[in-house]
Amino acid sequence: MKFSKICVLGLGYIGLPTAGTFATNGVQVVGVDIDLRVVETLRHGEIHIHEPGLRTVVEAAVQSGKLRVETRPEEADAFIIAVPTPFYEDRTGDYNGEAYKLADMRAVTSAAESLVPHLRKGNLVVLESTSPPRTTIDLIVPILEKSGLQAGTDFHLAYSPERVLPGQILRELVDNARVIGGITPESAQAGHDLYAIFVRGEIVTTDATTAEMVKLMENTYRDVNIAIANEFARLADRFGVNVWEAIDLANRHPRVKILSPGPGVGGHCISVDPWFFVETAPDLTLLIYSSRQVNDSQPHYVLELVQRALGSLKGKKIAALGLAYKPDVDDLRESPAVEMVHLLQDAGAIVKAYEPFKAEAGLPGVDARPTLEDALADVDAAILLVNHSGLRGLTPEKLKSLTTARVLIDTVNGWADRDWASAGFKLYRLGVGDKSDSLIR
Ligand code: SAJ
Repeated sequence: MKFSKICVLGLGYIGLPTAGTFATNGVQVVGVDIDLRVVETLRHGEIHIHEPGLRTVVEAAVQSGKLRVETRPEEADAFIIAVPTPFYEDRTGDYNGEAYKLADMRAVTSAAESLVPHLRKGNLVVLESTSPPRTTIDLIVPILEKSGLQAGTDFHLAYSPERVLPGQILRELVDNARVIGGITPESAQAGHDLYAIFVRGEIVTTDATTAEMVKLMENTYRDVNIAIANEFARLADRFGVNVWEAIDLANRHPRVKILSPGPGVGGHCISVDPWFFVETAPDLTLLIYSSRQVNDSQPHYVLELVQRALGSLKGKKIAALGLAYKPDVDDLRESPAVEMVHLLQDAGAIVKAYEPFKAEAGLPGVDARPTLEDALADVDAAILLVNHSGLRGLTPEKLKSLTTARVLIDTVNGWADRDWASAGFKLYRLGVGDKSDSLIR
């Protein structure tokens, strides 16, 4: 199948790089977003998200005239839906008294509905948004068939999960293997032809529901493995062992690859996607559910660590370093670091925060300071919440020149292997019990 014009719905972390990449590969692209601010920003040649290399790609795409940004879809050869699928904040499901989160599919539903008037015979529609199993068949087909056309006969329909890592999106978009799940083999083949325009990784075709499940399995696998790392940190703490050293040693086994503990799991994927399995099959997802519980409770565990270090937090002044959901990105969505700030405040602390990738964090209830100096001035303690390269590189000398704090808390193993004691600091680390402190030093 030939594609000279495509329409990408949703210009966020996935849609925008995808639209830009198709455009720089010679395809006429109409990027659609319902948020007028996003549309205006992009039309002015600016971008609204931080992702290395993205500005250059979007600029080139807009300047060449290949990428146009609109608020509504229009006729095209193919449509890609890349809108968010968060979960509902205000309602949950119930399984034997345990609450589970429910996917909010409203953005996908309205994106699909907006296509109906523009759908033509021979078109291809691809859903990229992470979705509960069977969404393509059970939700998208009936909506698109309101056009009077039949899915799989008159138009092609496929599900293709995005698998790119924030911070590496542009490279991974091109180099990662792509899974295309068609509702028919012809639909899968059409999806294959579309992504072959720029994908250099392997393109593998399957059916739509398998492709949906593959995506959820990938992120659930990671969530479960981070949960076990977090549980190991708690155990190491209890037994007076340094979990970071123990993980490093265990990972020398040829078939073991333990991930890193931390203050919790954030972002809009890994902390969300496992719920899509739980929601659709609560009777089969005991392990997945427990892992979510472990990771969601990790900020509370870190709070206990802070209380062990500082005693009562009432009136204590704390600098919280890093607010993003993971290192070297500016994304604050579902960030455990932000949750930590709120938990510290709830326990009575006065918290100044600093996020190097988003100085104007603008979060309600968070006192975000524009500079590290400002955040660190006149505090009792500093807590490292995100392993940003700029923050983990701080030396005892540098920190001493910036702060009156003498207690440091490291939740991400960013400040290991430095002589903090000689500089007058007491360093507490997640997953490093007091006993192991004395053994190591
Ligand atoms: N985290 C840990 N310990 C670790 C690794 C991560 O606590 O060892 C935390 C991070 O700090 C962060 C969260 O987990 O809060 C998620 O970060 P991540 O880097 O694991 O993943 P995401 O959410 O940025 O991107 C994931 C990726 N999926 C997998 O690696 C299986 C990416 O490929 C997906 O495209 C993306 O989800 C998505 O959009 O679904």
